[in-house]
Amino acid sequence: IKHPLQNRWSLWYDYRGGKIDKDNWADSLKRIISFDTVEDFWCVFNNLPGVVNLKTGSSYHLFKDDIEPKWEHTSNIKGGKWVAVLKDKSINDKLWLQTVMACVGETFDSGDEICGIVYNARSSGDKISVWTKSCNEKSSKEIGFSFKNILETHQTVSFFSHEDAMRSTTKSVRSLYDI
Ligand code: M7G
Repeated sequence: IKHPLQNRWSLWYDYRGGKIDKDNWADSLKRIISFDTVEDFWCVFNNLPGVVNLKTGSSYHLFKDDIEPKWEHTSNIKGGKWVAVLKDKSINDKLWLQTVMACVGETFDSGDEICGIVYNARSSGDKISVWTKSCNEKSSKEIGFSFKNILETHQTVSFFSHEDAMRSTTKSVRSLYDI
């Protein structure tokens, strides 16, 4: 018998070559695979190209199975994300795997508040984000501190609400919390 995970998870991928905006950004977003056991998790991640091999402009999204990785989804719409910009390419795969394992292994503080995690390969610097259900200060900060522990970093991580992102017409959205 296989060992069940607490939640079922889906992995999504998207690559955006050309111009993106709020209306067409989800066109290339695809759910690749779902899993809900430890064994199937390893099968997926052992066969998945590492994040260092991702093309610039592409992303992985690992979300609880019933949550689409979009601001507009009911579980995300009141929430936000913690973002860490990665500084040292040589450990990006390790940091992503640590974040993934904390997620599926449910070792994040306030893990019930987590919707999913995202890896963005970007020319401005790769990023890992943790998406939360709410912008509640207490639970959000617990997740933020956990995230910093997982990344083993002293670098600042910043929290942005999806509402601000949705409303914004520019790329620059002010963070709600920084830790
Ligand atoms: P990104 O890929 O999250 O970050 O968003 P990036 O700036 O590092 O590339 C890029 C752009 O894609 C945003 O400015 C939006 O125009 C669009 N976009 C991204 N997300 C996650 C969403 C979303 O959930 N909903 C909508 N409508 N647009 C989004």
